[in-house]
Amino acid sequence: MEVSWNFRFGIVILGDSAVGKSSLLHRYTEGIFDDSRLSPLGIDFKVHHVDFDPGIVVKLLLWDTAGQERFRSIAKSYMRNSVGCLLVFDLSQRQTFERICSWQQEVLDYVKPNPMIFLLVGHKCDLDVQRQVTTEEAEALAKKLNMVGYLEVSSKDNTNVSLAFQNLAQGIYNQYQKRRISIRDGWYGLTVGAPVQIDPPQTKPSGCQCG
Ligand SMILES: Nc1nc2c(ncn2[C@@H]2O[C@H](COP(=O)(O)OP(=O)(O)OP(=O)(O)O)[C@@H](O)[C@H]2O)c(=O)[nH]1
Ligand SMILES: [Mg+2]
Repeated sequence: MEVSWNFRFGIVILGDSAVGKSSLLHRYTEGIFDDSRLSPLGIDFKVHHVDFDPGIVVKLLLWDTAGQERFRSIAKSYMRNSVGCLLVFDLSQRQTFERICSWQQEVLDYVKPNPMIFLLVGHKCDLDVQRQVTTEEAEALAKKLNMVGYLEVSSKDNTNVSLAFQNLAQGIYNQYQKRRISIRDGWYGLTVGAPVQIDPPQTKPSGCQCG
């Protein structure tokens, strides 16, 4: 059955290979953690609905990308259709954290002049004894890079998985309400409830603060 929705946001999941992007999407949309059911190509598309603010339903179009370089052109086509990005690193692999800044820069360069709203995800927090990145430094990076926040997540034991998607959707919605992002084709639909009256946007969020 088609669910009625007020807003539609495209979200792309990015980060190095094996940080757990597909597992995260699978856990969120299917409710399970199962290695054997991951797409062999490592690329996937899912739809999920979230509610926030009484009466507002957001339809999330979720694109899972593969971290390997040979899939980068496909990932780019997903970026173009998205307004939000979960930027994922593996808390037990420091080099995946160190590449976050260049991932963000690559996305911003690719989508400009359109904006992109980012949430930083420190994944595999169940592997706490193997942790190579502190919460404080990841929070500081998210702040420095103008992201909507940082969350530590585990798809394996289902920690903060829904919250990550929810916070990103809320962050996009907040930017929209502050008129920092605009409506693009198909982002906005009203099939239920009272119309949400929002005037055209006037400003854009700032870009990457790397370096
Ligand atoms: N301990 C732990 N392992 C995880 C978690 N999420 C994923 N993994 C494991 O990490 C490995 C890589 O997971 P994927 O979801 O395939 O990673 P990916 O980022 O989609 O990788 P690419 O598609 O190659 O870019 C798998 O062996 C997963 O079982 C988690 O929350 N905790
Ligand atoms: Mg994958």
